[in-house]
This record gives sequence, structure tokens and C-alpha cells, in this order.
Amino acid sequence: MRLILLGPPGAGKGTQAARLVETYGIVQLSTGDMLRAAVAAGTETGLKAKAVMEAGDLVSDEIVNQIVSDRISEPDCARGFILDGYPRTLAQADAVEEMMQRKGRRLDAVVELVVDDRALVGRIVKRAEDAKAAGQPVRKDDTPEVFDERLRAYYKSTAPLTGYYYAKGNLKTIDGMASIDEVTAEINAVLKAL
Ligand code: B4P
Repeated sequence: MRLILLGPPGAGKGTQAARLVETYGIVQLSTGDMLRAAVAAGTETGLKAKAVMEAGDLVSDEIVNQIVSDRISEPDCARGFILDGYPRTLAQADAVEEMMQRKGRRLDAVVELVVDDRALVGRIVKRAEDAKAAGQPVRKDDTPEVFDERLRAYYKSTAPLTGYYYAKGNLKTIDGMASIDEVTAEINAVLKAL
């Protein structure tokens, strides 16, 4: 199964991708996680991405497309994968098409999680508070101020992907306002019907 999880920051893409990994035994490719790992390791990519991510902007298409193209060619992706947080721009969506064509494969579904803006900021603030209470590191981009920028970047660059995939006929829209378990059940129902 080859799947894209689409949605605004905090919509639950990472949360649901982790559950799909358990159920279907396929790989989760989170560009957010890959970029955070590069920042933590201090690689050249990490050094370029750090300030951009902390400001809530999108890392360049060039960097992100390269990371995904390299990762998707690894053997564990042959059985399928979940793209979590990628693509986030039309140029990245075109890059996914090229990657699929090169491998003679196609995407099975694009699952969009729809959540309203107030709920999104509430989730991000809660994640930061929970991390602080547990003595864990708080993500630098999990503040209301940076979240505003992340949302702005989403509406400018990522929201147009809904129309892009709708036109291709493989967009599945899910109510992401429901509980985590309910969202999982809805996604599973959509995937079973494929
Ligand atoms: P990401 O790591 O993708 O961060 P995200 O959008 O906040 O994550 P997600 O939607 O997965 O939310 P989550 O499940 O964690 O990106 C971070 C940054 O990396 C970007 O701003 C950008 O700078 C850079 N980047 C990443 N990919 C890029 C790309 N392709 N191109 C350019 N730049 C890129 O859920 C959030 C919280 O909500 C959690 O605490 C969770 O427990 C809670 N939650 C989830 N579902 C819920 C539900 N149904 N009800 C209540 N709470 C819920």
C-alpha cells in the first residue's frame, strides 16, 4: 500500500501514520521526523533546515524531495509506505509523481484529515504543555506564534494539493476533529474499501 496523509499542522498525520504502521506493517516516511533527525545530527541538511523549521516555514522543495527520493529507494519501502507530511507543495506533489513513474508504481490513496484552525492550535499548545509536564523537550515550533506561521504556510502552499488530488480522483477526506480512535477507524474503513 502506498499512501499519502495530507492535512494542516497538528491534524494528526503523525499520530495516525504510527497506527497504520502497526496495522499494515508498512513504513512511515515523516519528512518532519527526518528533518528533525538531520537537525539533531547537525548534518548539512539539518543546518539548512533548522532556522526555517523554527520559524514555521517550509524547508526548500529541493532538500525535502532529495530526502524522500533517497529514503523511498531503500528496500523496506518496496512493500509500501505512508508519506506523512509530504508532499506539502505542488512541486513536491509533482516529484512524488515522478518517483512513482520511475518505479512503475502508483499511489493507492491520498487521505486528507480535516480539522478546524482553533482545534489545531489547541492540540499544539497541549502537546507542548504535556511535554513540559513530562520533563521532555518541547518542539521549538510548538508555540502559538510559530504555529500561526505554520498555518499560513499550509494555506499558501499545501492547501492547493487538495484540488490537485481531487482532480486525480484519489482523494479521501476524513473528519479529523473526531477522537484519535474514531479517526483511525474511519481511515481503516476507507483503506478496506480500496
Ligand atoms: P511535521 O513534523 O509534519 O509536523 P505537524 O504538521 O505538526 O504534524 P502532524 O499533523 O503529524 O501532527 P501530530 O500527529 O503530531 O512538520 C514540522 C515542520 O517540518 C514543518 O513546519 C516544516 O518546517 C518541516 N517540514 C516537514 N515536512 C516538510 C515538507 N514536506 N516540505 C517542507 N517542509 C517540511 O498531532 C499533533 C498533536 O495533536 C499531537 O499532540 C496529537 O496527540 C494530537 N492529536 C492528533 N490527533 C488528535 C485527535 N484526533 N484529537 C485530539 N488530539 C489529537
